[in-house]
Amino acid sequence: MTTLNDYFQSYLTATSADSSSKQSAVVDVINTITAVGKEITELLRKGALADIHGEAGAENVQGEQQKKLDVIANNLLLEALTANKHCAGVASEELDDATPANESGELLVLFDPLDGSSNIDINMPTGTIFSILPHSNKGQAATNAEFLQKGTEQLAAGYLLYGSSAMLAFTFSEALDTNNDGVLLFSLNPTTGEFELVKKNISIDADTKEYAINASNARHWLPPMQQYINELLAGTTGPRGKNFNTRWVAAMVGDVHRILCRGGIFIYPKDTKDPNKAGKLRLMYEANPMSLLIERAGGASTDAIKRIMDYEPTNIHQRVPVVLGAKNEVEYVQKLHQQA
Ligand code: AFP
Repeated sequence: MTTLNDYFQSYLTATSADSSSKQSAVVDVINTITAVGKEITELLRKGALADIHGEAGAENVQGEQQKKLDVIANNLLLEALTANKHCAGVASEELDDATPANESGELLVLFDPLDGSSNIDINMPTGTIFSILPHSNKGQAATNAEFLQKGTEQLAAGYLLYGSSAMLAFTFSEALDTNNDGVLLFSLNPTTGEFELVKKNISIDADTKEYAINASNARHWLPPMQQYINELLAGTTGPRGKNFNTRWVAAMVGDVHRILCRGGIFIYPKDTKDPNKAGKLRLMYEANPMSLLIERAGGASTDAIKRIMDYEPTNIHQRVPVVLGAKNEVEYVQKLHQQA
């Protein structure tokens, strides 16, 4: 059995990283996030008894009602990360602007404190998503503008899934992954309170028969997306010549986890419901970190045409359409959009 601590120790030894290295800073930040993840797990386990259900009575920057646990999770992460000496600044789904932290820190952290918050009150999966970026102006306070780095700049990314068990999935960027372990999956042992390694080098099959999309929006999708889903629905009687199955967790973290475990494609496409919104999901703390995980596991991640991690961000709360998972399937969606 390899605990997360064991894993990090051997990783730092293998990279001959000293305590001031980038690798050791990233490890320290992931440890801070997982410590908070354990607290959130405990709150979710107590559920209604911990008075975490219901609305907090405020709206977040996206104009969405904040749930009580959204606010609690956000505050816990904010407090823990701003106290971490490596963290120069923090940006969250729940905060309009980035929060500067330690000027001497070399990292910026973005997070969605509780993805899938509509699942909290019904005891369904939720999660915390994080993305770690370099802070190049070390010695200066982190500004909003500094967070606007492409997904390809991420040093590490991952999520905590609060499901029937709590799990941690993360990956380092290729450059920092000296052990070539790719995407790693740990499970929280409730007896010891330690995360234990379940799998490394997770790999996503290039083909799939399973897709995730909220089809109630079908009439608002662009024609190529309508065509794609119609082809899947036609099954063996259509051009794809095979039957497909649908799954939808209503928490991206749950859908991405399923794809890392058994493959599939996840789509939250562009639609015409609100011309001011390019998509529903947020680039910097949802789409980019999930894209790093998916690509490092051999999958692909686009906005239907363009690679997500190549986006030049213009705003920390920017939204993007997302099509990610099985490589051949993502490329097929891309082909339909390019032909349109
Ligand atoms: P919330 O965190 O506001 O519940 O949103 C979750 C989410 O952004 C993403 O995790 C889901 O895939 C998607 O929304 C679910 O959207 P629908 O409400 O359209 O099912």
